[in-house]
Amino acid sequence: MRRRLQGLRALMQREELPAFLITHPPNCRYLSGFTGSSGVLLVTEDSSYLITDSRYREQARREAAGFTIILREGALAPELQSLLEEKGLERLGFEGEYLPFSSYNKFASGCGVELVPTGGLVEKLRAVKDEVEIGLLRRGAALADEAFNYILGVIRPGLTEQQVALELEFYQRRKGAEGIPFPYIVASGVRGSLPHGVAGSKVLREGELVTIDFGAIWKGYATDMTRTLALGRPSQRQREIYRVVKEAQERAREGLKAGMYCSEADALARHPINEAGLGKYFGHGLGHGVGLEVHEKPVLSRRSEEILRPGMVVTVEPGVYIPGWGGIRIEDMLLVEEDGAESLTNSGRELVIL
Ligand SMILES: [Mn+2]
Repeated sequence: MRRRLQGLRALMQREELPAFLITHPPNCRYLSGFTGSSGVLLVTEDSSYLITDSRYREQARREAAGFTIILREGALAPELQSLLEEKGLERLGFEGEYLPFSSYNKFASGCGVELVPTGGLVEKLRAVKDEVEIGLLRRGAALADEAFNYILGVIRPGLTEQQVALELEFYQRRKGAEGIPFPYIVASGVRGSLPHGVAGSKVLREGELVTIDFGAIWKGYATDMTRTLALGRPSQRQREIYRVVKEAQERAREGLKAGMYCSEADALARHPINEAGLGKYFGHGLGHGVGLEVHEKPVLSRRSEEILRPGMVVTVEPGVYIPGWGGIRIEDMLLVEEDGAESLTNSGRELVIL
């Protein structure tokens, strides 16, 4: 935690911010350890405060060691004002993406300091995981593999997509996961063309492909993986398109490494899909960072200007979605290393036929 605060202070210095207000809960958790749903952090060059209320008295002291805990009784703005005045600070950075306009107005009139919007400061730190975080993500990814192996023995024609989703969730929660990071996608048959086709009441049928995109939250950290499988003997076209997606995913997994632009990583998978004439059916980016949130920095897309760094954990998830036909996606979580990347999820990638 101390190293994380040091990182933030270096960024604050660069932005000429003597004080910074953190309001986005995952960012508060990342910097302080505090997991409560109501609380903000105020960080200055030499102090760090967690401002919350009496409901979190015990929890704040236990979780946010090293932070000065302030249990406020009234509004936040006057509390901030007195802290900033005490230190003679006149500029306060805030998270432009996460401070509601109504709160901004209250601070602007109640704090008596210059408010400076910022974007992505803590997110930039969070993109590169430390050893503790990598350990948690690794454990979560292993549980996702285990759950997928379990579900292979459960899935059969006649079940609804929702039943499959529930079984996957229940398996992981029984093993200690805290929850799910997003509503699971179980998209069967023609619904497979919906990249975000959340599990519905549709019944699985023989001859369909089923795309399953799921994960869990393990000690605060999200996991995210996808496999597409076949119910019964797949058609020639199903096999052919699966082969293209698998090849694209493999190229990205094998080619990804630190120092590469995220747009280059995207191109690794996009190229073989374009070559097969299926480019127009791969509408989204290659992947995204995963951590305290399931979608975080960096973004792996054609337009991304970010660079991959050792310690980033990102998904690699090319897909092909053909309206009226269905879809195929294969997704793994990768740990970016100096000269390659290690897949944290390792379920088989051959087309499973049930
Ligand atoms: Mn994903």
